[in-house]
This record gives sequence, C-alpha cells and structure tokens, in this order.
Amino acid sequence: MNPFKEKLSLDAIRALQSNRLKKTITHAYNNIPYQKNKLDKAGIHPDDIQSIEDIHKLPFTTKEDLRKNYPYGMFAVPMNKIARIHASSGTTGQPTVVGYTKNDLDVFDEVVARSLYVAGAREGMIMHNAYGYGLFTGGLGIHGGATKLGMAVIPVSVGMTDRQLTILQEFKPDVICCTPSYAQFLGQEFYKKGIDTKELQLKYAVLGAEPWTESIRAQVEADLSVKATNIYGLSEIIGPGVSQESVLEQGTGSYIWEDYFFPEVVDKNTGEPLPYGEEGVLVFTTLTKEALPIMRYWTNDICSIQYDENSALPYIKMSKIKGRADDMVIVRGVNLFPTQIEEVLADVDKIVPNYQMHVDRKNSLDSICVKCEVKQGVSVEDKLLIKQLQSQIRAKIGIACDVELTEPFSMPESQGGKTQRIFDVRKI
Ligand code: DLL
Repeated sequence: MNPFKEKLSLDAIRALQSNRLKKTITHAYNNIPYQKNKLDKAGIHPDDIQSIEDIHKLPFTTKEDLRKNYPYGMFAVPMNKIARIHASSGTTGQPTVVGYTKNDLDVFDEVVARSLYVAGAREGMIMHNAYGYGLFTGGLGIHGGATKLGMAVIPVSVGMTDRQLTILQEFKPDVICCTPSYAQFLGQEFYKKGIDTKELQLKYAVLGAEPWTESIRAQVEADLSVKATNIYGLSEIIGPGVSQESVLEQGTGSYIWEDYFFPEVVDKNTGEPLPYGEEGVLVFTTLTKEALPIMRYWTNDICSIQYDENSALPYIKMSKIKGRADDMVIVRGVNLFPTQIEEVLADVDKIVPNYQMHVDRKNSLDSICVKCEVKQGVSVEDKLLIKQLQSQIRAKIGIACDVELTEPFSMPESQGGKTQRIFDVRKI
C-alpha cells in the first residue's frame, strides 16, 4: 500500500482545511456543551468560521479543560459510537481520557501508515513494535498504521529486554518502533553481549514520544545499524503520527499531516500566532475528529514550523521539539531544557547516555547537579572527566553546575516508556 498514491497540492490541502474546520467547529458547538459555552463567551459562532484563516478567532483548549471534563465530558458523540478509549497518564493530576469513533481510528491508521512509509517502512516488511500497549496510544496506534500499510507486526510492547534482543535477532524485523532512550539502551545491550547488529535484518528505527537529539540519532544509527527518524504525536490530537520525519530528508524537520491536524506556533506568553520559522508553543486543531474534536490545543511543546522548498511532499514541517514548556526549568534566570544537557553528554566517550538533572536551591541560590553513568572500566572518581563535563556544560548553558559520576548500571534503565530526566526539588 502506498499512502501517497493520490498527491494533494497545497491549494487542495488549504481547501480541505477550510471545509473541515467549519464542520469541526459546528460539530463541537452542537455537541459539547462545555465548548459551546466557551465559544459563546468568546462571542464566536460557528458561522463566523468561513475559512482556515479564521482559526485565530477561536479560543485555546488546554489539558486543564480536558481534566475538568474527566472522563468523557469533551466527547462529541454518544458513548455507543465510541470504538476505543486511551488515556495519557501525565505526571500530575487527573489522566487525560481520549476517545475515538471507528472513523477516527481509520484516520489514526492512515496518518500512522503515512508516517511509517516516509520513515522507510513498506508493505511486506516486519515491524518490531516496542511502544507500550495499553492505555498509552503508542502501541496500538503504531500497530494499526503498520497493519494498514501491510506490514507484519510483532506486538512486543515494553520491558523484558532480553526477550526483545532475542526477537530482534531471531524474528528478523526490518523496522523497530520505540522511544529513543530505549533504542539507545537496546544498542548498549547488544554491545555488552558482543552481538554485531549488522547481522540483524533491522533497517529503520521510528523513534518518538520524548525529545531527542542529533547525537542520539548518530548513536542509535551506529549501535543498531539502522536509519532513525522522528515520530511525534500526542493523545489529545490522536496519538503517534501527527508528524513524521522523512528518512530521505533527515534533519530537515517532520511533515505534519496538516489535512488532518492544523498546526500553529504561538507566543508562549501572549498566545499570538508567530511567523513561520519562529520558535514558540505548538498548537493543533483537529480537522476530522468525531469523538474528540479539539480546537487550538495548547500542546506545551516548543518548536517552530516552516515549509521546506526542497521537500518531496507539500506538507508543512515542524522542527524537533526542544522540550515541553513544563519540562523547561528556569535556573538563575536561564531557561534550560534537558536536551541541552543531553547534547553535551552524548559526545563524551567515557559515559553512557543515561543521566538525570537535579535542580535544588541552596542558600537561596539555584543549583544544578548532573548525574551521569560512567562506562564500565571508568572510575567515578575521574576528576579530569568531571572537570571536562563541568566546563562543557557550562559552555553550553551558560551557568556552572556540579557533575556526579555514578557506577555503571546504577541509574534506572529505560524500560521503553517515557524517561524522567529532571528532578526539581525547589518547589517541594
Ligand atoms: O507520546 C504519542 C506518541 C507515541 C508519539 C509514540 C510518538 C511515538 P502522549 O503520551 O500523549 O502521546 O504524550 C505526548 O509527548 O506533547 C510531547 O511532549 C512528547 N512527544 C511525543 N513525541 C515526541 C517527539 C505520545 N518525537 C507528548 N519528540 C507530546 C519530542 C515528543 N517529544
């Protein structure tokens, strides 16, 4: 199956967006009392939305709105039309519950099939799916899209790493889907066991669900002998497959399937839309969702969007996510994302890419301590290494920090889920 058999032009995409936006807003207005109330309060009637250009008139939707309506208050269809329910756990408060009609699931399959295709996957290939199955959208979301593309899916899910290594060797999958931290971990495990990953059948890794960097890409590509690309998504909008990087255009951003999800980047303080290329908060409006139509969802993810003249497909691209606005810590007035620390650590030979960033306040001054794990054979007392890390991190982020080296295998390993990197105890 080729999901791009019918090529849409940008004009056709714009027309679809306008048409679909009008329908979505009318559907939400007529069927979700909370959204009707919100639109009424903002003085907006669905008739005011004539084209996609009118999107800026609409109020934002936040995670808080979904929490207030826990579990099903934002659903726009009766429960007997709901075919599946997922939930995203979040670190605090109520989980966010999301629902899908059969048509929504078809769209989910379509956008994931597109994503896997541009990542290099093809009909007839075997997929090792190590995203979590369950309430998390990763496992079943990727599964549905891979099936639609015509792949054979191995639903491995997370954990039991030894079994994953055996499956990768013996079932000979062509594609692996998992978080980037788990891909790194699998690479290290193969290395530890002395297994040459060139002997595997693996060709492509489709990595997402958490931020990652170019250094991690280089490492995973070398350690697993694959081409690695970025898949992005969030439960509130659909799950994985909101955007995907092309394996032929690595490093140039990820295509957003904007005929289904309309993207904006807005100023994180004022909510004003920003020009293409400028960094801000990513906001999405769903354009076909029946069960959970969402207008202007404030993702909290920081990135920029831009058209790329040299790309093969007409869709807009988004840059890598720098971090979540709520993952950003402000230390002595400096905005800091864990990915900035990660970029430094990835280039240092004596440590493995497993780290934590602890932020504390001592004598009313913010302090950072980066804890990272050394490779086997390296001493945790290696003063030269500590000094090197301190000065490289300082050069990168502009403030001094402590570095603590920990013994090999002492940090919690990735089990395939999202990895917590920041431990900010200042608020406690
Ligand atoms: O993480 C969906 C997903 C599953 C995406 C598998 C990719 C692969 P949630 O659990 O709702 O959904 O978390 C969504 O995760 O707002 C981002 O902050 C982060 N995120 C997801 N993909 C990426 C990525 C899934 N490629 C939240 N890069 C989002 C950076 C990502 N952050």
